[in-house]
Amino acid sequence: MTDLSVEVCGLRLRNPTMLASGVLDETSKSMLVAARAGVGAIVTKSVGMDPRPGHPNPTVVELDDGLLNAMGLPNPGIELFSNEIREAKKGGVPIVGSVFGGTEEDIAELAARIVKAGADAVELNLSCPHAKGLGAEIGSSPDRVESICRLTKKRTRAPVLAKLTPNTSSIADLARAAEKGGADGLVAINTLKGMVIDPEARMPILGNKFGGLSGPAIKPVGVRCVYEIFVAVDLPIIGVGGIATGRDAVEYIMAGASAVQIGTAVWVHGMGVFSRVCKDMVKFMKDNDYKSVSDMVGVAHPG
Ligand code: RRO
Repeated sequence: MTDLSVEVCGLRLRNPTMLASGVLDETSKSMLVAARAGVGAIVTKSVGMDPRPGHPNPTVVELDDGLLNAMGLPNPGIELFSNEIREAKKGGVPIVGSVFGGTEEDIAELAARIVKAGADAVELNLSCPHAKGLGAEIGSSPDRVESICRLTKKRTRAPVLAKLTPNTSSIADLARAAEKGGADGLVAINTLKGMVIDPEARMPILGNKFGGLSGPAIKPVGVRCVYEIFVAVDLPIIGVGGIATGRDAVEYIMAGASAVQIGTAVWVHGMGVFSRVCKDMVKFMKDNDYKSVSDMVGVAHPG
């Protein structure tokens, strides 16, 4: 029997696929659709202390092999969002609450509040590539990553995952800092900072000018980051970036991921992607004599 179930940072997942933060996870309704579609766990849209409208339009550009977005962390604030989490819990799959903030204090407080609302774990967004004073602007500093993880761990008993930025010279340094700060797991990667220009208009297309690149184009970067982190730390890793097929998921797992997140492929192909990825994975595992997902974790590393 091929077993797709995994345990990551104390969360029991029926399969290793998770809905990544930012795609169809702003409301309980869409999170319940994901649960019914067979996802192993759901990461919410990142939430902050106060309501935020996000960046001006256009906020997304569709490219040949990915998306460039600068949504700008739109969210209703933790108070209203807590109701969505309570409702989404009815889907019966683990909910990971994603939070962002500009200070250690805000981030730790948000983590405590999202867990109180019912989240089974917290994902710290230390990596949004286009928000002033938030995300990657603070998450590129190993010292800040360490102190944010340390304070958050003091404020909640739930597992804490740090989502790291690839827009740095050493993601391994950030991973080591998160481990030192007491993080229970790591998520790699967030989007790559980019820009698209409309030649006729002679200006960047996104309202924010800069945005984050996601989708198939970034998969080799994500796989490389997971591979480097696996060597650097002794923490579970969740891989994300360009996964749309079972083989993509297997690549991340062989690089060292214990589970994977899918975002852009949900935008492009719909919620059916989770069951397709799982079906592909079972076939791959049968064909290659793997009984469980954990048998494949990190096998691309030398003996
Ligand atoms: O909302 C966004 O613009 C956004 C976020 Br929070 C993030 O973490 N990564 C991204 O590409 N966009």
